[in-house]
Amino acid sequence: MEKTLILVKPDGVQRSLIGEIVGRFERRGLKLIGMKFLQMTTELASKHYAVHQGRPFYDDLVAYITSGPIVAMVWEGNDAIAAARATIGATKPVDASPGTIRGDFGMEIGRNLVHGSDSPENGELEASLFFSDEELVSWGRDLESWIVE
Ligand code: D4T
Repeated sequence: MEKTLILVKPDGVQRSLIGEIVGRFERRGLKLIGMKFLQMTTELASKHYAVHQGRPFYDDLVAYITSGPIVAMVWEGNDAIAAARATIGATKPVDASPGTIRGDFGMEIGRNLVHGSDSPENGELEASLFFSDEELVSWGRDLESWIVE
């Protein structure tokens, strides 16, 4: 089963969009298996954004993601990565379709509200940066057969 790490970034928290954003993944049919509210340290941010180190926007990206509290979540499902990224929308909010989180609430790439893992490998890796194995809950959802064949 695929896992994706979803972050409600500091702008999403400051703008009181936590419930709105969580609700979209929940209604889509992804299954929540871990959730916490925290402020990222520079050390955690440098691990999470390691692939972007050296790029011109890196310092601003780390300053933004560490600037206030975030909600970190792990959501599970078949094709969880693709489903979550479609729900989030394009990286640059002005290119994101209406109906996506970024397309409905975002204006700028440096305030794009949400993070979602971009591959199953990164989903596992990123989930392990934020959660221990014990913090991820395996549970049976009674509605499962109405969401997944
Ligand atoms: P994240 O990783 O936040 O879910 O975003 P994406 O998966 O949609 O986009 P990404 O990894 O390519 O970029 C990570 C993060 O960096 C910011 N960014 C990116 C930026 O500020 N300027 C840029 O030119 C790029 C490419 C936005 C998202």
